[in-house]
Amino acid sequence: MTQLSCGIVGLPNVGKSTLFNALLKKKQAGAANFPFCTIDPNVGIVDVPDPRLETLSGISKSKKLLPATMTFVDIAGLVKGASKGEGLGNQFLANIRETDAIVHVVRCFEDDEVIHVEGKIDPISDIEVINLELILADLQMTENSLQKIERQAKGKKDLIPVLNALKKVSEHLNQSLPVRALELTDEEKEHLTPYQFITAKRVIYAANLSEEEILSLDSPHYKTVCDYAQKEGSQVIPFCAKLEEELVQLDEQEAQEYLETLGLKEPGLNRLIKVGFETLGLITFLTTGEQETRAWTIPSGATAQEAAGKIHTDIQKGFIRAEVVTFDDMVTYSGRVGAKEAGKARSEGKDYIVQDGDVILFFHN
Ligand SMILES: Nc1nc2c(ncn2[C@@H]2O[C@H](COP(=O)(O)OP(=O)(O)OP(=O)(O)O)[C@@H](O)[C@H]2O)c(=O)[nH]1
Ligand SMILES: [Mg+2]
Repeated sequence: MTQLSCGIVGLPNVGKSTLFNALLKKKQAGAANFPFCTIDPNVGIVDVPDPRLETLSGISKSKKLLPATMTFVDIAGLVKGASKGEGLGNQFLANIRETDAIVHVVRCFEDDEVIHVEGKIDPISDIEVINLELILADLQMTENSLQKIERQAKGKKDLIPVLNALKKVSEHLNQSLPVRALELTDEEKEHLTPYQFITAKRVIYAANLSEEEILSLDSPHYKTVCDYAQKEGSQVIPFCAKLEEELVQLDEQEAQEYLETLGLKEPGLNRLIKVGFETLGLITFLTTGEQETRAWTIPSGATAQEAAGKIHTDIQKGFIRAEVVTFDDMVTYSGRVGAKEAGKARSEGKDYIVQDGDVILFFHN
């Protein structure tokens, strides 16, 4: 996985495109007060906010600053019966099959001016409508694949385990359960890798709260979403699409001051991106020099040699050692040279497990 991607789902008119635009810091997607405003999917690449980069590039006097990035895909709203063609149907879900995680936007704000397709604010019922449609979309795909494999398996015995794994998934989906709740053996998982089940992906619920509720967080709607997510082992990010939309129109300092007057620490978007990282078990390591300071995304638990491969396969193949300084030591000792003099530069071999915030210099031949 080189770049993290998230698909945004939810009922129509709940604030998906507003969130998407705020993430991109520009009005790329049409967002308006009517259901099915979005028809074609919007794809955008977002920098992962990481203040450590600024600090490091200041120390190294880097010419360039390259943050890690994340892709977001904003699609049309789903409605009850989408799998049977209601609303815009569910064909557009194909656009999020390739993503790593799902951001599920749930409307919690009350506003009579903004149309709700079900006519009332009921986040749990909304979540269940969407989750069921995602399950049904996976079921359609599974049954189509089953038919195909069933035909092919007649001549090819080695397809039988694939067939059995698909049957197991299909039975599970038929009970209205998501694939992520199904226990699969490693072997079954392997047979199922070509199938991109939407309900196998991790979900982050983005609760769209009103401007007042985002400050107090005492909205009963928000609490019910938190309880629901907790039972599932999913995370909830409270945010206010309206506020995020306003924030991105300000420059950085103005935005910070505005947040402070409201009593908020950081934009909800930053939390969303951070939790996206955590949910997918990703960490960041850093490289810095006069040319550039750069953030690299790797799975937590990756070794120094694997991390080197992110930069270039040559560095991975010819790996000799990694010189590692923690971010904090880089700051305390004003850079690699100072850290080294203070004995804070560790020389690590290829099996070293990279930690978040490691500032690494690779040696290779
Ligand atoms: N009051 C209030 N209105 C909001 C908020 N978030 C979004 N809206 C409004 O809700 C309407 C729908 O927002 P969109 O972002 O277009 O919703 P969507 O989920 O992308 O809708 P579809 O593309 O139709 O599925 C717009 O008029 C927004 O201004 C919010 O936090 N508070
Ligand atoms: Mg939209």
